[in-house]
Amino acid sequence: MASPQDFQTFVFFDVETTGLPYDKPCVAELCFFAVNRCSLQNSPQDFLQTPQPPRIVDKLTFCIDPQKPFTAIAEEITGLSNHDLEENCKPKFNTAVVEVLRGFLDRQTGPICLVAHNGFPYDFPLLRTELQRVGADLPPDTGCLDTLPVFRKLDKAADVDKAAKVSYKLGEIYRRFYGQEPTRAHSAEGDVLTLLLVFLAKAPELMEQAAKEARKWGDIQPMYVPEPEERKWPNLPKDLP
Ligand code: DCM
Ligand code: MG
Repeated sequence: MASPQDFQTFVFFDVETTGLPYDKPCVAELCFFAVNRCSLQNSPQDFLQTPQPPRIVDKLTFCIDPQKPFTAIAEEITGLSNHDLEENCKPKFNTAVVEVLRGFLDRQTGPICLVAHNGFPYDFPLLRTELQRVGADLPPDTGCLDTLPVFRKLDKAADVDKAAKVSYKLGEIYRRFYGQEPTRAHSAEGDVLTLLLVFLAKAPELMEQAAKEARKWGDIQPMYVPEPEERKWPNLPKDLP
């Protein structure tokens, strides 16, 4: 898609939601950590110590009223609930989220590559659905990298047998690299930190793979098209919440 030097900022991203794709989930938490490529190239990890993220990171986290019931498992693993989000007066996914997200991305040096683990089947399509629901979108040439198949590909290149048996869940990759438990799994911010730290463990290879494997945002298909009756804000003018 681009040459390895092209992506200047990598925006690590995770969503927590009400369920799995067949539940037609809605987003309940979003987190983005934006890191310039120079900090990814210059943050060597000591694998005997607790891994450290780069010092210079822009961060954005939202809690969102999904306006859809959590499945029991989603509620259990995320620690989020409809009751708690309502009690904390968190608004729905609205144009305010879009404006802040656009501002956050606009201030990063481009080209930008969004990075999510299992992002191609889950995080990217679902974010596109939520944006579509409010009549919004991201720039179509924004890069999107799914680290799950890239980690598998890197292992296959090194050792085919091993790659067939190994789990590529984010937490398992973290445990393999660092010999520790990741912190705050299934919170959007915890998962983004874990993703950034596993990326750092293989940053040169992953940045090279980003140039080959990243897709364009405009080619990501929404997870589902909101049904007309599910549209929460039909034909909403852009300047209303
Ligand atoms: N999820 C789910 N059931 C699972 C795993 C995940 O419903 N067994 C949903 C809820 C999570 C979302 O996927 O908020 C994102 O998963 P993760 O926390 O791994 O990023
Ligand atoms: Mg998560």
